[in-house]
Amino acid sequence: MKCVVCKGPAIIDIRRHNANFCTDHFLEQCRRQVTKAIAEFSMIEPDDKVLVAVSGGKDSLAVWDLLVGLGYQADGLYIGLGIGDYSDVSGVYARDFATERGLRLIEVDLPETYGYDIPTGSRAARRAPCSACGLSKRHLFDRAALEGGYDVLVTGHNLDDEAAVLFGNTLHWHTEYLGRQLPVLPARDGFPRKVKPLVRLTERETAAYCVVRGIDYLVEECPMAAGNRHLTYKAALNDIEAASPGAKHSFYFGFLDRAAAHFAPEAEADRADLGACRTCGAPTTAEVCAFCRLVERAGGSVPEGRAPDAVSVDLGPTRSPSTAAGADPDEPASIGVGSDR
Ligand code: Q46
Ligand code: ZN
Ligand code: ZN
Repeated sequence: MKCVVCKGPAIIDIRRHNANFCTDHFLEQCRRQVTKAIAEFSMIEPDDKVLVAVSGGKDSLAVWDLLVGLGYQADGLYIGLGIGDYSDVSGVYARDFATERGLRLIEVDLPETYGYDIPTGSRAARRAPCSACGLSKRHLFDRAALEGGYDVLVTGHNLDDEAAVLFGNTLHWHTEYLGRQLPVLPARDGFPRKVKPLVRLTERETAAYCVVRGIDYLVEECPMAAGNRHLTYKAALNDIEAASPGAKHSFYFGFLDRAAAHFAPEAEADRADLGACRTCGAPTTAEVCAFCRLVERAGGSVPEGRAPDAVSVDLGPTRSPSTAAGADPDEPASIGVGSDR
């Protein structure tokens, strides 16, 4: 197996590109794909202040590493979700990555600050764990980005994630979600711009990127992802991809090119009439936002005057154990995406 660029020994084959790459040219390929995604969808401007949601998994650490390597000023945000050992370990990976590279990691601990963790909170609120988790993360991502003065919030969603979410939303015709399943969501009042620079890379490639770059990441899946339909969709798409290399890419990018705009009006209508949450001030269509309702049902509380002090800012790994940050702020909350956000 020879590198398509230099004819040296290849370390990876990428069938959808019909190409093999050596170490150096594989890294170059990853950087090129991220650069292309950023340019194609106007994700990040050179001077933007960037916040990356990191979970300790391969995708979020890879995207953070790639953005820093491309010269962006990017800090990390880690949310401690209180999912037992999984959370403790994922926090260690996120902190170690930041410390070793001298990067800034902001941490928010859900149990410490809001008084509930995902397992007990989801039971008390009678929501599926990934639903309670996704809702909590979206809210905390938005707040941390806005309060920290960041221009853009980055998540580590890759092509496999986006194709699987699209597959699920299409299978069930969740048209209200289809209109906003985009690699960029522009900033609006109360929401930062949200972008997914890894949409042109698969999870096999982000894992290989981490290995080649010497990035230690948490391989273990979130224990609460078991039985998640998202994993079933990923497996189905992997079968299709094996028989037809490039199928995931054409499914997702074909949707962006030719179908997404058809669903935009519905997604827009869904977001109209936003007011401010009576408790926390976040944008919501109800009097009290879904996050504050979840906190209340879960037996926690939204700290008084939470604005700046709910987010603790650390310049290194000093805090107590926490958990994975994660899923896309704008995916349907019922769809979890495994350990790797
Ligand atoms: S949503 Fe669900 Fe993930 Fe939260 S409960 Fe775990 S699997 S971490 S990305
Ligand atoms: Zn090469
Ligand atoms: Zn609220």
